[in-house]
Formats: sequence, C-alpha cells, structure tokens
Amino acid sequence: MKVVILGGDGFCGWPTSLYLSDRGHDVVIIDNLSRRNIDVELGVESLTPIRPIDERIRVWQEVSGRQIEYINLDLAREYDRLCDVLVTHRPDAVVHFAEQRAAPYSMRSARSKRYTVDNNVTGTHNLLTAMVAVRTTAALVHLGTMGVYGYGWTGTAPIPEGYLTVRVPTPDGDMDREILHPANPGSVYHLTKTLDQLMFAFYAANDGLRITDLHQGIVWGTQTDQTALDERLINRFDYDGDYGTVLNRFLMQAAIGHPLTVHGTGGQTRAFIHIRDTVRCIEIALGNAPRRGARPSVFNQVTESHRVRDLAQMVSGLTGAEVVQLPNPRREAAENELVVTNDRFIGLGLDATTLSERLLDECTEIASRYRHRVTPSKIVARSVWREGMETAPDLMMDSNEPLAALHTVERRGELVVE
Ligand code: NAD
Ligand code: USQ
Repeated sequence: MKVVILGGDGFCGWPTSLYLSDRGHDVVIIDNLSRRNIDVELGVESLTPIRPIDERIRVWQEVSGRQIEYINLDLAREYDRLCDVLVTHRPDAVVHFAEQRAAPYSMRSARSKRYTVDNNVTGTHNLLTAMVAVRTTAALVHLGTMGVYGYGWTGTAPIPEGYLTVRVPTPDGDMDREILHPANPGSVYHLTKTLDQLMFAFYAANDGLRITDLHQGIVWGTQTDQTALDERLINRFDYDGDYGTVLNRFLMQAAIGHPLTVHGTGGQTRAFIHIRDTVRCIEIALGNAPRRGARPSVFNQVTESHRVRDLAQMVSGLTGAEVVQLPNPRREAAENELVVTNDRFIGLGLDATTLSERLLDECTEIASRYRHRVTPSKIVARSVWREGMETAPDLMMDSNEPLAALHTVERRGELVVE
C-alpha cells in the first residue's frame, strides 16, 4: 500500500512509519515538527536523543534499503498543499496521528487550550474536506483515545467498541438503538478527540469516507524492532510533567532516583498498550478498513488496564524506588473502575503484549542510559486543570540543570547522584 502518515515524526508515528516501511509499504511522512517546537517552548527534550527527521530518514534508508519521503506541512493551516499531496501521491491509506496529544499541555493556559482546539479540530476537518474534494477512496485510520469515553461513567460495565446499544421508550413500546457512546472528555485535548468523532460520523455518512477510529489507551515503552536497529533511529521518550505519560515517567523516575509521582491516592485506572502493539494494530486496521457507506469503524486499542498506584508499587518492587503521593493537578475522579472490551483486535490476530519484567527492564535500561539528559525540575506536573490548584514542589534539589551538569543531587537530605 502507499500510506501517508500524518504526524510521522512523533512518538507513535515514527515507529509506525518504520514498521510499515519494513513490511513493504510505501510510506510518506507529513509532519510540521510542532512537537519538537513545543519541546523548545517547554525547555525540555526527549529523554532519548532523537535525531532530526532528515537524518532519521537517511539512516533508515542506509539500514533497510527502503525509502521514506518526508513533507513538512501543517495540516491545520496548509489546506491547498494537503490537497496537492493527496492528488500527487494517490495514497491507498492515510494514518492520522497529527494532533496536540497531551492533556496537561492542553490545560496549561488559554493559549494552549486554543492552540489544541485550533490545531486538532481544524487539522482533522481539513483532512476530511480534502479527502472529499480530491475524491480519494483512501482509507483513513485516526488515532483517537480511550479518554473519549471518560473515566468512571460506566463503573464496572465493560466499555464497548465505540457504539452503545440503548433502549429508548416510545409510545409504541421500547425501541433498541445503537448510538455513538456518550462522550465524556476530561481535558481540552480529550474534548478535541470527541469532536473528531462527530466529524467522522458526518463525513462517513455524507461522503462515504472509509474511516477507522482507534480509541487508544496510554502507550508505554519506546523501542520497536525497527527503531532499535540503530541509535540514530531511536524513538522519542517524553518524561516531563506535560508530555510524559504515567508508566514511562515512573520507569524514568526509578532510573534517576526520583520518587515515583503518584497523583492523589493513585486510584485512577487507565488502559495501556505497548508501542510494539500500537504499530501492529495500525497494520491490522489498515487491512480491515470499512467499506464505503459504512459508519466509522471503532476499535479499542488497548491490551490491559491498571490502577496508577498498582503500577507505582510494581515499579517500586522491581527497582526499590520510593513512591510519593502528590497533590493531583488534574480534576479527575479519585478512584475509577475501567473494564474495556478489545475483542476486535484480538479477533483479528493481535497477540497482546502485556506488562512483563523484560519490557519494564528494557524501558528502565533506556532511561538509565540517557539519565544524564533529564532536567529534574521538569518532572513534577504543574499544568493545573483550574487556576489555584495546588502542585508539588520539586522533589530533587538543584533541579534546573540536566543531571549531567550536577555534581551532587540531594533528595530529602540523602545523596542520590554523585
Ligand atoms: P506526538 O506529539 O509525539 O506526535 C504527533 C506528531 O504530529 C508530532 O510529530 C507533531 O509534530 C505532529 N503534528 C501535530 N500537529 C500537526 C499539524 N497541524 N500538522 C502536521 N503535523 C502535526 O504524539 P503521539 O504520542 O505520537 O500521539 C499520536 C496520536 O496518537 C495523537 O493523535 C494522540 O492523541 C494519539 N494517542 C497517543 C497516545 C499516547 O500515549 N502517546 C495514546 C492514545 C492516543
Ligand atoms: N499520573 C500520575 N502521576 C504522573 C503522571 C500521571 O498519577 O506522574 C496519573 C494522571 O493523574 C492520570 C493518569 O496517571 O490519572 C494517566 O495520565 P497520563 O499522563 O499517563 O495519560 P493521559 O493524560 O490520560 O494521556 C495519555 C496520552 C494521550 C492519550 C491518553 C490515552 O498523553 O495522548 O489520549 O493517554 S487515555 O488515558 O486512555 O485517554
């Protein structure tokens, strides 16, 4: 297949691009490098030393003999160029990763809220309009999120894959209807994903676009078989308070001797998937696109669920790291249940990778290898959901410098790094 990957320089997009290229597909990456610019804005870098996109692509060709094309294009602002790319490249499929994806960043300020909505909603709408305008029959696979369902709303009732059967009382008796699962976003970022869903429903019904929406859980890990082939292909690893996600953060924190930062009681339960399964799920979704005229096909792209405090205890048990409870900067239920159906991917052959000591060790090993690149003051999450909410102080002293620049780092009076 010829596949255009929007957001192909990002954490999920880069390994997916390499995986699909390795599997013989012809890959074109579109990315405006906004994620790299946000790192500059936040004064933080990926824990792993990611190389510039041109170098990444050159090294991939050296290593694999396969070519990937890269186009720098802003999906939300360059509509005409987007149409040109679709006409010139005539892709069989488009994979859409190109959105601002951090919930904390989306709540950071009025500016970041507006940016997240403008970028994500306009970007997705531009794509849908362009696909109609150029009359492509390409399948569209979009990365959505488990967070569209919200957390805690259904209690222990399993979350179905996108659609819910409801009983509607009518004067002639009850009637069963299948509706898009009610949206219950917990951040401005998650709100944009719920808006995406409505746009997909409309364009599938009105224009016959073939759309798959993958409701993905939290992705953990960093390397895949392809990104591990050469250090210059390494994937990004976000650890900061805005972009770092919980399990990777705990593994990084353990590697540098920082306490594991549990928000509140750690009673939040979330769904997870390893990056190796993310790339495989995209391939499965590409091979099972809906036909023209069908409603959007929704998959829950998750392999397991865990409570945050249990993850902290697991990482602590493996590494000896201290666990601390910090004020929660988010407005979220203190405790929630989460039972998720993932029958569709399993039925299509996904051999789920679940948390194992080997994979946790692999991730901790990468975090240890690059620990000198960590700036400890960027670790504690400080973007609050409402003005005035309490956040924790830094937990390591001298924390404004990367660890490599510090002679000693003290934590609560103990010397942890020399
Ligand atoms: P990421 O920020 O690492 O990658 C997104 C990429 O898209 C970046 O390279 C960025 O530069 C690019 N981009 C953003 N806006 C763009 C625009 N207007 N034009 C062109 N390029 C643009 O994020 P990620 O972790 O790889 O996530 C990819 C997708 O998967 C997102 O849509 C996210 O919501 C979804 N997702 C991620 C996770 C996770 O845990 N990382 C979980 C569930 C869903
Ligand atoms: N948390 C902690 N300590 C930390 C970091 C997070 O206790 O140091 C808690 C948070 O309060 C939250 C949970 O862990 O309750 C998950 O937070 P997260 O940052 O790991 O994940 P989240 O904000 O939900 O977002 C991530 C991705 C997003 C994706 C989403 C999938 O950034 O792109 O859509 O996971 S899901 O969570 O299923 O909606």
